[in-house]
Amino acid sequence: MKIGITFGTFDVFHYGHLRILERSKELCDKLIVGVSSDELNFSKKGKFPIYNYEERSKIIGSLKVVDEVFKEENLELKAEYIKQFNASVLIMGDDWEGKFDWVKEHCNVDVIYLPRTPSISTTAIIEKIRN
Ligand code: C2G
Repeated sequence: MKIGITFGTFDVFHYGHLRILERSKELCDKLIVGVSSDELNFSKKGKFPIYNYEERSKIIGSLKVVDEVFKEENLELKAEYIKQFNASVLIMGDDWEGKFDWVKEHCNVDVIYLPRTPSISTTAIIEKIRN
């Protein structure tokens, strides 16, 4: 069985999030999703997410294309998570292009960057509502 792993904050869940998870599942039999902790999001983006970890991980875990969810505490732990879940492919959006190539040899996995869905983001949604 081919196990795939992907990561993200998935704050204010939207169509771009759904599409990356659907496309990731097409590349594996079992899809594991590392959802960023609130603290990790703060360290990545300088702000806490609108939906907290419990809410975000429950939404992601309820999707039929997602088989398992866990908390991503640190960006540097990719290799440990890959080994822990026995994943053979790491899938990321292309905003992370090249950033995780180092795990290819480190863990003997494929690393695939999928194009982001255009014209949608959590930040754009928040701006639209605000205006
Ligand atoms: N995404 C997408 N299309 C969009 C918006 C997001 O394909 N229009 C993808 C991103 O490329 C990412 C996933 O959805 O693969 C989750 O996006 P974010 O929540 O913004 O993830 P991020 O905070 O960048 O966390 O270890 C890596 C990080 O945890 C990724």
